[in-house]
Amino acid sequence: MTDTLSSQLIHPAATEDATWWRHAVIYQIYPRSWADGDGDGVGDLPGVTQRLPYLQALGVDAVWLSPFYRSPQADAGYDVADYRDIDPLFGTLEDADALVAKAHELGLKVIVDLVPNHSSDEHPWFQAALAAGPGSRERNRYIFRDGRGPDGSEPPNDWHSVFGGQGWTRVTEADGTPGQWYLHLFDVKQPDFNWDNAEVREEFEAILRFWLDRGIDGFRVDVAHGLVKEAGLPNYDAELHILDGEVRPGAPMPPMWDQDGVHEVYRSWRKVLDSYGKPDRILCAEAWVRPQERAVRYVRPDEMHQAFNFDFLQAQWRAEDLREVIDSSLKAADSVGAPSTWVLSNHDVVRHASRLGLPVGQRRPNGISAQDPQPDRELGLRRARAATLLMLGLPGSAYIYQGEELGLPDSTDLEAQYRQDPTFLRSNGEEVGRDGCRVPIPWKKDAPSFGFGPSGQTWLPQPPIYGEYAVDQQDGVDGSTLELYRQVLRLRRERALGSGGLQLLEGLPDDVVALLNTGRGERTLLLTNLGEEPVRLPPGAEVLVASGPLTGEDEVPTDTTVWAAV
Ligand code: TEU
Repeated sequence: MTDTLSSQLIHPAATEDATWWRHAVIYQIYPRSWADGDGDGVGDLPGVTQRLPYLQALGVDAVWLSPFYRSPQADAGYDVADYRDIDPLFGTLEDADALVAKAHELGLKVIVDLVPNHSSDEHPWFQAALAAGPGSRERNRYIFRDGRGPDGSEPPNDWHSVFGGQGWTRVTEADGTPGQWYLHLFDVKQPDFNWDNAEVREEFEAILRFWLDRGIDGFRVDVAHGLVKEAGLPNYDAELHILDGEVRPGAPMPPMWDQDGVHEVYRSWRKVLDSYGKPDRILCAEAWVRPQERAVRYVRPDEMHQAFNFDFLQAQWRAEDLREVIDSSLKAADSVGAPSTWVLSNHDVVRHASRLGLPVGQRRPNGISAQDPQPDRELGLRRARAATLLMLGLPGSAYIYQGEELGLPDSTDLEAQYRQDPTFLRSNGEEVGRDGCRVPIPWKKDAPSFGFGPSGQTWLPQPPIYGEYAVDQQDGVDGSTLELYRQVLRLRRERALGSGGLQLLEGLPDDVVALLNTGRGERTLLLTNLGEEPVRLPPGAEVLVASGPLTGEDEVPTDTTVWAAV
């Protein structure tokens, strides 16, 4: 038995009746790429509603929808022109209501994306700001400044856009003269709001209420670490990585990220959500913040409920790294009484089935093109399945990105002409960008657009290999990735792994991650072998599920995870 191994408690069990968001599995739908109801090549809300039963059968607790608001789509909807309406590309408010009603009928919660750091430049407030001129109340809702230099032709400071290039753009004033500059930490079409302005704060509380009143269960908060900027907007000389805003060790804190003042905003939002009573409505922070001690400040008891754990997503495929990140994530979250979250893929990163097929130790790429070294598809899938099985055995809340349940790789040969991610253009192609993980999902191998919609159209071309991964190729097929996800999600629920305590088992080879989850008082061994040699399971261990075939009865081969009752 595992009793012969020494163990270290890294996380105490939660109470069994712990509220839903402490252990929920949340499925991310990227609306433009999940299901196209009307055949225009772009996914939409009626398409989502139709296929919700697929998610109920998959066994998830909630869906999170990336933005569906009225938007010129300069950053795939993360540039919002009207926070209270649906873009015609995706449908209508009635379609959104129908989606929420259907999801609730099926027992699924619905989380929507909120984009408070910036709006679209086509938002009426920004248009009014341009028209009203310097010093006006309208301009004060955004971050306008005079330029530097005798004629104001230099940007107000040295900040860059996360997508590449300058973080400031100069406007032409109403009288035709070159005028002030506005800050955009992202695309030129995404001006940053001024969160020092009470009007902005009031507006967003009203937007929260608008969606809560329509019955939604929570918000994923975009760029949650960016709203408040350091007073005076000081220069920041230290180099920031374009991809994740990562700070070099020893460099000062960037003045545009993770400012203390941002927490006051979330405290007031929490009060709004709490006023809606039970069941809890939640806030989840998208905050690329390090170290974890600072990241968990977003989930203190009176702030948000969850924050994405990007350290787990970014961990290298090494046993030591995985042990370390699991241990430190749980401890950091426990220190503030929040659940940890776990995530391996989303619409901003190379899918984990591709990422894990790249050499270990290299920096995570921002997209892969045909000119880049290609991921090993077989190895990537094998590791992706092992990584997922490890992730879904951990206590806390887990996020699944659409298509990962199919083992879907990125599209790695998109031609430049199709690329739409502003990162690609703004970095002059230096950063390939995120289109490769956003390609429409294959549902049926032998149908136009692989069953994505009723026409053959797709807003990004699907690679021919996507047919092999289609839902209908995996449905009911023993050993398929889809069936693996279904089985694992069922077991996770049955054994209450999301609320279990967790122990780290010691005494196995170094390249093995061995954990004991004690959900519902049962003991579930989670064992991932990252070494080359097979590892024998402890005597008496009863295999519940494995990410790939075992050698013999009880030997776990390389890049494989097993759950076993012990
Ligand atoms: O992403 C925030 C963000 O900082 C990203 O640029 C992230 O660092 C990068 O994509 C990681 O590879 C959010 C949204 O998730 C993203 O889709 C939007 O483009 C961005 O905000 C702007 O709204």
